[in-house]
Amino acid sequence: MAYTDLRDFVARLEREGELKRVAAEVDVDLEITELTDRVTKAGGPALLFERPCSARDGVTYAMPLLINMLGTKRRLEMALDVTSLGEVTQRMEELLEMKPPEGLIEKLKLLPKLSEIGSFFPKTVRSGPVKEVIERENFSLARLPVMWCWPQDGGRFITFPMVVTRSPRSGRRNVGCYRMQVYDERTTGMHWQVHKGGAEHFRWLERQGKGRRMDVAVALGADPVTMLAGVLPLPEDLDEFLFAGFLRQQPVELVKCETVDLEVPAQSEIVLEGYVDLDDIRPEGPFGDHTGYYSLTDNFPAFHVTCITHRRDPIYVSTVVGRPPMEDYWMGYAVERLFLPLMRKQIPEIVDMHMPPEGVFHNLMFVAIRKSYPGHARKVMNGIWGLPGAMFTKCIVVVDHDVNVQDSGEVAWKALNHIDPERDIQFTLGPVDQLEHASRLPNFGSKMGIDATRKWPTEGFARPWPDEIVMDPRVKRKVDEIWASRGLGVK
Ligand SMILES: Cc1cc2nc3c(=O)[nH]c(=O)nc-3n(C[C@H](O)[C@H](O)[C@H](O)COP(=O)(O)O)c2cc1C
Ligand SMILES: [Mn+2]
Repeated sequence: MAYTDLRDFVARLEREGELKRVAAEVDVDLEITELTDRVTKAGGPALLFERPCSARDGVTYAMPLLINMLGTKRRLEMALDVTSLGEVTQRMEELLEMKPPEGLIEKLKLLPKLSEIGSFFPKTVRSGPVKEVIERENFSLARLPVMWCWPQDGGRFITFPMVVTRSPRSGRRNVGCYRMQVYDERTTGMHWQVHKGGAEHFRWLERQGKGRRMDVAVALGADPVTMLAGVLPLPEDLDEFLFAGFLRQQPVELVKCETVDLEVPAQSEIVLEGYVDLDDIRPEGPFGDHTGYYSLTDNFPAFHVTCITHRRDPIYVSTVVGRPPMEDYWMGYAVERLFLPLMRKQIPEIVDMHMPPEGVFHNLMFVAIRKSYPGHARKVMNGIWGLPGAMFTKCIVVVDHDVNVQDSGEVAWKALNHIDPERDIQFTLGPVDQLEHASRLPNFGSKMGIDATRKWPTEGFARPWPDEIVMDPRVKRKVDEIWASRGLGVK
């Protein structure tokens, strides 16, 4: 059974010893970051701060703050309700494998599958817990325990929202996780980067010239799968709430907003309704980002809040990014496992793929391929740079199928042995992540591919390629037998 809401997941975390309540007052300004950073890096539990406070503002907040809920592989698996993430990859593969049926029998066989998918569409319901309190007049963002994450940040930031918009062009919904800097009690920044769904909707507002404002709804806190869906780089116009329904095998229930023409999860903890305005673009940042560096001040639209609805006793959910690994590494890992089948659909020779934490998603990707023709590794790099979800990848290392890309040490060892740098490195130019601080221009720069596969004679390599050193299996078996009895002081 899928989790109904955030507190359902919190209850499970607590039952399984994966959640620690912090009853003491802890400051939302920097202190929660320092505490969480240490806990996350030590592989510790989710944290529920019951009395977040701010010494600077002289307040203790009425609502608790939840953080690090996805901060380990185990909790990520619990969130997705699987025993291993391989199950999620497999479910994704099955979805993609559905072919159009040929004969009548085939059509009949497909029926249960189709009705299954139909049943995952979001369901609009009349009301839900998020409507327990509706504040149209007397509302303020100052009541939320929003964190000041790092010393040089430009202010407090809402870090784990689901930002809902509707395309002015197609009418389709998008949900994205974009941080929001709190400017005052009723205004925030809206940090959707130039390549993201929300930014594309905003551009269409301008192109159409029909109005200056676009409705936006921000849901804070829902069942963990729906929250994760906001992080997924789904193809444009594919509704993240529909995808969440597929992943949790149960539709997401939505309710209509009070003041804007959008729907939000009925089970959310808190919802901010409002709009962005083509005529109100403001400086946003700096912000200590997931690269481990500050992203500098830049211009983004301001979000004006027109109404807040929430549960009677809401939980405010947050996350903090910074030098990896942080909680968002595990979110990225979920993306990796879900997108592998999608990548394989387009580049079937890919055996496995991994983005190690130090590469902060877009800086480094290891790809293992089954090499079949000369120059194959370069074809794969170019294919990856053309994929919407992977186009920013700064460095792609392509290895042969027998390299375990989940093991960074193995990749470094084999790749560095196998390359002749001048011959095997390829540069290209293209769009880069907006967080990229070293590129020659914002959003535009170079990328590098390393062909670390074995080189073939048909690629002009005439020298013999040596074998990897492997012990004779008979000797290994013999040593296995005598190992325990010899007491060599190692396990
Ligand atoms: C914790 C966290 C914070 C994020 N903050 C931002 C952000 O401020 N701006 C942004 O454009 N993307 C941010 N992202 C990445 C987007 O959520 C991600 O690219 C997502 O696919 C966007 O959805 P979209 O493709 O529907 O726009 C963040 C991701 C995580 C996990
Ligand atoms: Mn999207």
